[in-house]
Amino acid sequence: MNRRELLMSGSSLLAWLATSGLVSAANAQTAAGQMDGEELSLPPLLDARSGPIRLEATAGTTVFAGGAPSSTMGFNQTYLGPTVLLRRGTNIPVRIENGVNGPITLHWHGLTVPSSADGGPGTEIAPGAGRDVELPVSQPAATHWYHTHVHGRTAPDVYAGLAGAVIIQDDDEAGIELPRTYGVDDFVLILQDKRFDSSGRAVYEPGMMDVMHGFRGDAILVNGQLRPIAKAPRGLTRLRLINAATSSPFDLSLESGRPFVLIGVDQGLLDAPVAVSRVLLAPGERVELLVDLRLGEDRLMAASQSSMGMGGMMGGMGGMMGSDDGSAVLLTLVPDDSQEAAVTTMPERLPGSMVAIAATGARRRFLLDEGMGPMNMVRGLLGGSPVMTINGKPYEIDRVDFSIPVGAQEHWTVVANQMAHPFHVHGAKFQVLRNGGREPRPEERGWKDTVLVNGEVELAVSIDAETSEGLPFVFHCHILEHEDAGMMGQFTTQV
Ligand SMILES: [Cu+2]
Repeated sequence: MNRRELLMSGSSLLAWLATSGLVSAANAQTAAGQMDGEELSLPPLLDARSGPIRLEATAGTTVFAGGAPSSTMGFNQTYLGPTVLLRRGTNIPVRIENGVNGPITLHWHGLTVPSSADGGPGTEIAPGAGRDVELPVSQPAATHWYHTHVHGRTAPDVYAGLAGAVIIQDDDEAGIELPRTYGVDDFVLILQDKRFDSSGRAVYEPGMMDVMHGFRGDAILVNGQLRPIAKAPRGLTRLRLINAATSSPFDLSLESGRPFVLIGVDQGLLDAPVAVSRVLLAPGERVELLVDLRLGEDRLMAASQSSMGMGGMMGGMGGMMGSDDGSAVLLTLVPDDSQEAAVTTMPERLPGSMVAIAATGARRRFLLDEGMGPMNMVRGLLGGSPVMTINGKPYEIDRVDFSIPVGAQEHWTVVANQMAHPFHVHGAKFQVLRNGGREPRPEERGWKDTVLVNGEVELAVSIDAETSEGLPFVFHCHILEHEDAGMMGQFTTQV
């Protein structure tokens, strides 16, 4: 039995605690009570709707699930960062400070802002230094996130916690009856899987195979907690899910088998709610879901990662490496009758636009290649790092691959030959036309900025933001180990 299996079930968790020497069998019950099942805690809100904000990268330690303290990083706290609340139609000054030992950037994942306001790889902030940006918020209500993006160290630094949520509000969203009281009926859920050593300390020491096929944790944490419990009024509850894992996709469902109601994807709300029994959330992607707690308690589950139909090497390797066959509980949702439900009626319409764009601009084709060939095998044997590419070229900070007019709507084909890669574009949004030879799934419809490429995906891409001199936008694989290994390119835009 591997450690992941042990961590996945409560009774075997007790067995693990007992055998790991952390606790004796006699008091295992108490310790297990501390390990999981705590009340869900949300990141603090940082209200940036009307005034400037400050985000400081900070290092410290965090106890995950009652284990030994782990070295972590966060913004304004020691793990993850506050939820930045923005309002459409504002222009918000943001001060970013680096209080950690290594360089950081702050990329606004999902915000179509000029590259001068974004935090791509060219905007490193040295330890002790700071950077001021102004954030023009012109896009619709949505759930986004921010994270560090320094080339070559994005995976370890995001794993350590340099990430946080963003909520954009606008009048269109406010005009619909939806749960929106933060921490009451509206929950930000930042998902990260972690590996633990025998003391329960989160570690990140990916081997060659982890880098090639994607790092998999022993347990999936929600806002840094193992299987927390969220109490909410007996009405509609809104879950804003963000996959902040370095490489694990999560196949989400409810334990009861009841459907979720999908209301939003990466770039905002859909045009109408859609009932879905499962949602596949790849790294970088977000969804907004409604769960009806009038139907009683339920659990948010993630299916085992080897049975997700990822295909190719990932599915194969997952099976070979003995992944679980069962599902993991992420969160228990409990109706709380001491609170009155704000929303009990499912909205019929939502304000998002899903009208297909023409994509009459340039056609481009991208081949994402993790380099399963002999060169990376030799590099691995010599103790080196693999080199990964897009169209045969690894990322270079001084190379710009192409240039696009702002406002262009282009047709992009992205190909992933050997395993599924989540493809993300800065400064742009897109509609998924086809993925893996089929129509997009419900959670792939609407405007997106990240898509899990299964074989071949066709995208209608809208280039929305401008680059400034020396600060191109990047497009890359959101398996952060792949991005760090070079699966990233750059483009500029002109007005
Ligand atoms: Cu990849």
